[in-house]
Amino acid sequence: MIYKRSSELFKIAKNYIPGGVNSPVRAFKSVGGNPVFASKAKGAYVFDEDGNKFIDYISSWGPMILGHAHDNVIKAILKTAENGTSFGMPTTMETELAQLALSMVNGMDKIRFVNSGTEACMSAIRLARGFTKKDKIIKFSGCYHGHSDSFLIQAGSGVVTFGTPNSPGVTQGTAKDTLIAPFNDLKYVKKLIKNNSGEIASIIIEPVAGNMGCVIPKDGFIEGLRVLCDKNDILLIFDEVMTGYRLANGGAQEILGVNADIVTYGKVIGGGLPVGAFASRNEIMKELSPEGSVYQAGTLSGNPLAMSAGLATLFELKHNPCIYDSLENKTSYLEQGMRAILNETSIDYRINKLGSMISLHFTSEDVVDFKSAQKGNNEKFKKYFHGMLSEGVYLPPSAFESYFLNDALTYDDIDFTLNAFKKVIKLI
Ligand code: KE4
Repeated sequence: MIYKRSSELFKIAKNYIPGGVNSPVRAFKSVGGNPVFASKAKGAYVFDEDGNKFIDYISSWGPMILGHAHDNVIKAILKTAENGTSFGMPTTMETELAQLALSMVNGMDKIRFVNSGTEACMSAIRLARGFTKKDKIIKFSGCYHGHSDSFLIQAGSGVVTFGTPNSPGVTQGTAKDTLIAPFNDLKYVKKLIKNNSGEIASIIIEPVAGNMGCVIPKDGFIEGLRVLCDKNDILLIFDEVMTGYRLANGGAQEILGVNADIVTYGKVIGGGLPVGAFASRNEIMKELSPEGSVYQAGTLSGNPLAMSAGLATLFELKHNPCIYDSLENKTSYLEQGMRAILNETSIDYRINKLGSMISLHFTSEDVVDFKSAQKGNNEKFKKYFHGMLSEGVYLPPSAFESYFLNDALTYDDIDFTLNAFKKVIKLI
C-alpha cells in the first residue's frame, strides 16, 4: 500500500493543527507511522487520499453502526440542511429525537442534548453533584469519559486515596474529588465508599468498557455497584457513549438488566454528526437549568442538522432490531475465525467480545481491567495493526480500543479480513 499523499497531507496539517489531528488517537502515536487521510467512505469501506480502500472496523469510533453514508441518513441531512442548519431556537426535531431516544431505553424520563460524549459526561457529573449536594466521584482505571478535568485523573500513589491529575492543566483541587477504583473490583469500591462516607455523589462507569480494548464486567459487578449506590445514596452513571444504541436498542442497561440513575450517550445517537446526550428520571432532571439551578448550556446543542442524522439512525435501529442479531453474528464469525487461526500458532492471546464490540490482546492473561490490559505486547500489536492496514483492513490504531463493526459489513468482507489476518499473524 502506498500512503504517499497521506504523508504529504500530514506534514502540511502539522503546520496548522497541533500534531496534525483534531483528536490524538488519529495520529497513530501508539502504533507508529503516519496516519492515513480519509477522502470518502461508503458502507463498510473507507477510502484514503491515495485511493486505497479499507474495510473499516472503527466506524468513526462507533457512530456509523449502519455503515458510512447510509442513504436514509444522507437524505435526512440534505433535506434538513436546505431549511437551515442551526437556529438557536427550539425546534420540533429535538423533541422528536428526544421522544425516539427515550422510547428505546429503560427508566429515563427526560434527555438533554449536547455536542459530544465529553460534554454529556461532564454535565452528568455536575448534575449528580447538584442533585446529591456531594462532591466526590468514583471512576475506574481505564474507563474514559471524555477529556473534562474530573476524568483526567489516575489512581493516587496511596492505596484507596484520591486520584492525581494525569494531564498537565488539571489541578490537584479537581483531582481530590475523583477517586479511582480498578474495573471489576467491587471490594475496592466498598473500601472507597467506607473511607469517604457521605461524600460521594456518583459512581461513573462504562458498563461494558471499550477504552481498554473491550473489557466485560464480571458477573455481579455491575449489579453490585447498583446495590452499593442504593445503600449509600450515590447516583450510578452509565457512560453509554459507546454502548448506547450499539449493544441493543436499550444499550448496556438492556443487555445487563441493570438500570442506572443517569445515562450518557454519544456516537450512534448522532448518526455521525456531533451529538451527545444525558438522560435521567424526572426528579433528577428537574434540577437542570432552566427548570432547576444546575447550569448547563450550548449554542449548537440540539441543532436540527445533527438531530436529523440521529433521528434517521435511531429510526433504522428501532424499526430493524434484527440489526443487533446481525451485528452479533458477524462479530462472532470474525471472532471464531480469528481464534481458529491463532490456535494454529504459539501466540499468546485473549479476545474479548460482547455484541459488536471486540478486541484482540496479545497476552497470556485474561484482560479484566486496565492493569491486565496493559500487559499486552504492544510491539506485536503495532506489527499486527500495520500488517492489516497494508492488507486493506483499517483497525483502531491502539491496543486500548474496541473494534466497532457496522452493519454494512458482509461475510465476504469478514472472509477477506480473516485471509489478511492469516497472512499477517504469521509475520508478527
Ligand atoms: P467524545 O467527546 O469523544 O464524543 O466522547 C468521549 C467519550 C466518552 N465516553 C466514552 C465511553 C468514550 O469512548 C468516549 C470517546 N471515545 C473515543 C474512542 N475511545 C473517541 C475517539 C477519540 O478520542 O478520537
